[in-house]
Amino acid sequence: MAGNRTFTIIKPNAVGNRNIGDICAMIEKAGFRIVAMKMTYLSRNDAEKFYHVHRGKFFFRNLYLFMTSGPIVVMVLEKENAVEDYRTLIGKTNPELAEEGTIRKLYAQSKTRNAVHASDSDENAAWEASFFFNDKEIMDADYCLPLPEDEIDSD
Ligand code: 3AN
Repeated sequence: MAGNRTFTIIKPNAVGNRNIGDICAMIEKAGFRIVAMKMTYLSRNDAEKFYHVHRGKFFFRNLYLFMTSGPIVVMVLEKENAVEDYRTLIGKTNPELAEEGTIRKLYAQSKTRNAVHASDSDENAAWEASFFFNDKEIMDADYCLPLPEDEIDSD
C-alpha cells in the first residue's frame, strides 16, 4: 500500500447539489489516490449500524434521517497520513467554523448537511471501508499505476 487509507462518504446534499465532481477533484488535487469508489445508498438498518457510536446523541435522528434520504458516494482514499490530512482538507464538522478553501466550507449547508464524512482513525477507516467494500473492490494503487504504456498502441 502506498501510504495510509481513509474512508469518505459524499453525503446526500452534495450528491443532490451536483458537487461529486468538484469534491473528487479537490481530493485528487490534494494528493490522494481514489482506490475504491461507488454510488450507493444507506438503508435505515445500515445507517444505524454505520453510525452506532452516535446512537443516543441528540443529533442521531437528524443524522440518520438525512443519511438515508438520498444517494451517497463512498470512497477509500490513499495517501501518506491519510486520516489526518483528509480531515484537514474537509474542515470542521460545523461549516460556519470550517476554514476557507475546505470541502465543508465550500459545499456544506449545516452540521448535518455537511457534505462529507471522514474517518477519525486508521482503525475506524479500515472498519468503515469494509462496511461498504470487499477486498477485491479496493485497488492496489501501486499495481494500477503507472499505465503500461509500452503495451498500449498510441494513436
Ligand atoms: P465528523 O463528521 O466531523 O467526524 P462526528 O463524527 O462528530 O463529526 O459526527 C458525525 C456526524 O454527525 C457529522 N458528520 C454530522 O453530520 C453529525 N453531527 C455531529 N455533530 C453534530 C451536531 N452538533 N449537530 C448536528 N449534527 C452533528
